[in-house]
Amino acid sequence: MNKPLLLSTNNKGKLKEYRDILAPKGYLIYCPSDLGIEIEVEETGKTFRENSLLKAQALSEYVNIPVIADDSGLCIDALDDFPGLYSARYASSLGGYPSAYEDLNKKLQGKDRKAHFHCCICLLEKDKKPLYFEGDCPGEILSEPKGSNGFGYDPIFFSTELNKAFGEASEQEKDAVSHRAKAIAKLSIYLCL
Ligand code: ITT
Repeated sequence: MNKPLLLSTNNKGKLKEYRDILAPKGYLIYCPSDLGIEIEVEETGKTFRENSLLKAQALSEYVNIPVIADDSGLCIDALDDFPGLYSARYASSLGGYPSAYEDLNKKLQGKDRKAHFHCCICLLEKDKKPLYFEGDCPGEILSEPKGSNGFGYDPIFFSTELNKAFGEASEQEKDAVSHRAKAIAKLSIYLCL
């Protein structure tokens, strides 16, 4: 039987990855717009966990089914994990991802390019404490975008596990190693218990 989960996101790239990974395991992933709900969460948390909880709480007021929320970002070692929590806001403050790619490349001139993506999923079920599932994937920041697959920073993220940019990786390749896939793997173990 298909088990419903409501994903508190407005990001279509994330939604697709949750559906691709969890549908074969028997989960039906809904998003707020499927239910005609509009949510705009102010991400005032100081950590990925705090923000994922804020997003999950915003939606759990509406429904009885389990809610999940994802807070994630690109963390660059030489920039003290910037843009990190601010990954989405930084790109939109510059007018979009192409400008963010250029700006990051400038900031990284002469510096080490080691980075990782981080994903924290918050699971909120009625009358239960929130639970968190996290995942990381290692890589390096490319000086130019490569490929156009995925979303967000994928074209400038060279995955050391895949030996190619996420922008050049197929959906299946990214889902085999990504921060989100690793967090979802932990979540799905919990959901099967
Ligand atoms: P929701 O809050 O509605 O889920 P969002 O995009 O604002 O959508 P976040 O606040 O968690 O979500 O910011 C995540 C940002 O980090 C995302 O918009 C990208 O810029 C970046 N990011 C996270 N995971 C990524 C991935 O798999 N590939 C590329 N960029 C990613």
